[in-house]
Amino acid sequence: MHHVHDPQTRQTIVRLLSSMGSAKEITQYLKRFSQLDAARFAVVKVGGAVLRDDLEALASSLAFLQDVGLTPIVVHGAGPQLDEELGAAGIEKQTVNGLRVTSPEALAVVRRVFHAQNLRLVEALHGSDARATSIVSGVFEAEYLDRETYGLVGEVKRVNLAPIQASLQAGSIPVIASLGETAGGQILNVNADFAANELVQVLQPYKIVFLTGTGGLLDADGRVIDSINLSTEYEHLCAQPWINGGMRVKLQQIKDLLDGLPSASSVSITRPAELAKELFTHKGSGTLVRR
Ligand code: X2W
Repeated sequence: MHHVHDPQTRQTIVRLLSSMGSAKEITQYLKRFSQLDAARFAVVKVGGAVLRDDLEALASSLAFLQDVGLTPIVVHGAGPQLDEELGAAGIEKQTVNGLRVTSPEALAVVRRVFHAQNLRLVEALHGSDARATSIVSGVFEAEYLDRETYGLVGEVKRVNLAPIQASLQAGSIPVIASLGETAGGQILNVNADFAANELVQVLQPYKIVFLTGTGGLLDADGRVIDSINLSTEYEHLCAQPWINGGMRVKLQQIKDLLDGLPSASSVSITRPAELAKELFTHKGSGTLVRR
């Protein structure tokens, strides 16, 4: 293990240990994880709302992973920031099937906001004494999803791992914005969940983590569901009257994602401050989804 000197990281460890009661457990997980291919440990998707509301906890949790030799690969969105900045620019919001219709005027704002949010996260990571590399292009090769309907929105066709591998080889956390580009060099707006899913299919990581404000999938009473075993519970869950459309879509996406991965892979949905607890304890913190 690396020597841990950053006070924020130390704080995370103290919080983690006190919440677990046993250092044995964390050691077991660390050992297991250290036997995996370090370049494919985890893909972490960070929503724009987390960047807005929980940047400090996010940076220290990701820095902690790097400190224990498990450099995560981070893909981020910027949904709420885009709503705000596009609104300020007088561009009205229009979505189709949850995707933002993106005009040329909107794309200029989208690019600026993605770059700014990417840099904000990278700087926060540096502030937590982590190494992090800003990647805002060159990863997601895309084509127009449907130009008539969505405008300058992309569908990922190929993932170029070279910039990610270069960052990992330097021991630096790749921080990737979900912007795509066509073979002809046109930048396109890509939904961050879709971008993360494409990256996951190519990298086949051991852990896939979605960091959200809610800290997991919620049951009828608004409590975080501990774990979901898709092979036995999927149909049952989808048939529940309290499951809303958004959550059904999310579950379907996770199922599709896991279907393309080795059976040991799993998806965790949690909040930044609970990330280490989710990864290094039996009990976990958010929702763990297995196949
Ligand atoms: C998204 C990209 C940002 C995103 C958008 O414009 O909002 C499309 O809809 P979150 O915060 O992860 O939702 N792109 C095409 O996905 O951000």
